[in-house]
Amino acid sequence: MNFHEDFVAGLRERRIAPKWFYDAEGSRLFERICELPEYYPTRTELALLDRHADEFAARIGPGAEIVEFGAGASVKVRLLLQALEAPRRFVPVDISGEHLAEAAAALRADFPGLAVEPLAADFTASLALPPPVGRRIGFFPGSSIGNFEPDEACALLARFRRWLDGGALLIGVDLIKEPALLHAAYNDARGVTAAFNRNLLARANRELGADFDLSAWAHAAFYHPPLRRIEMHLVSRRRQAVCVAGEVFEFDEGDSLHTENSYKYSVDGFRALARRAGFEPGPVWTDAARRFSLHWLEPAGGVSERTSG
Ligand code: AVI
Repeated sequence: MNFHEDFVAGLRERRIAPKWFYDAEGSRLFERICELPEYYPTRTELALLDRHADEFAARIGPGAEIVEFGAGASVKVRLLLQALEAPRRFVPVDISGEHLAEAAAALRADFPGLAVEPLAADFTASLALPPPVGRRIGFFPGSSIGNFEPDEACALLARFRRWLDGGALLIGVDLIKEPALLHAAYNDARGVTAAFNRNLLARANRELGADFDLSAWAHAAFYHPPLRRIEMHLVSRRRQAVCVAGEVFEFDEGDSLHTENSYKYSVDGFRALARRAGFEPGPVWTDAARRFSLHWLEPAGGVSERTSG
């Protein structure tokens, strides 16, 4: 489904899929989020990748192929690639094609022996990966898995397992923690997360000729403990009508558009989810404050299941 159809359908249901955040501007704003002092996931995961790179390299082995789902600027994978012995190919997959091409050019310059074959695709829909050229290892950092409802996350992991053709998955997962820390991470003082959230409406103005007044929408993000998730919304500050691609949508003051969930897991809770998706959970790496985790998942049944599913 394209942005136009999905956004208009989402306005009717008051819920927009977070994958539409990532046009070129949204991807740039997300990179700025990753550098914010309040947004601990990126620096915590980078430190884990740096500290344990040799361990990951030993598990992955020589001549491997890395497939990164939702690659963005491909910053984190560099730490892996630097540690690997003679990696054969890197396939970054991302919905934002423009962004992907820039990142791929930089990687080719920095890793001359590595084939970099970007794939602009929405991996939540389907994915046509080229045949593997070495042991295929999936990389899904950033806790992007948290942006899916647990059942969807399980279905996505099961698809990754099939696409990896017997290879393992290294995945970053944000952990349940003190709600105040979570709240700060999604309500930064500089308003970058608010701009990222509102960019969804700015994108509709740019691409669909919509007439959203961005100042009439408040950014709202809060932790919902029973569901263990951050919810992000855009809340109408007043009664208003908005025209999108010729159709008029009315909003009362306080009406909200639900734009993102970001689920947080316990280590055991995530391992249980991975098992449901057909993986055998392996080692888990966390920082000393147990804010973030990296999980090594092997396909359950190992080699015998390589071509199944
Ligand atoms: C990409 N994803 C894991 C981020 C998150 O934390 O859920 C997106 C994000 N939304 C607001 N800040 C960051």
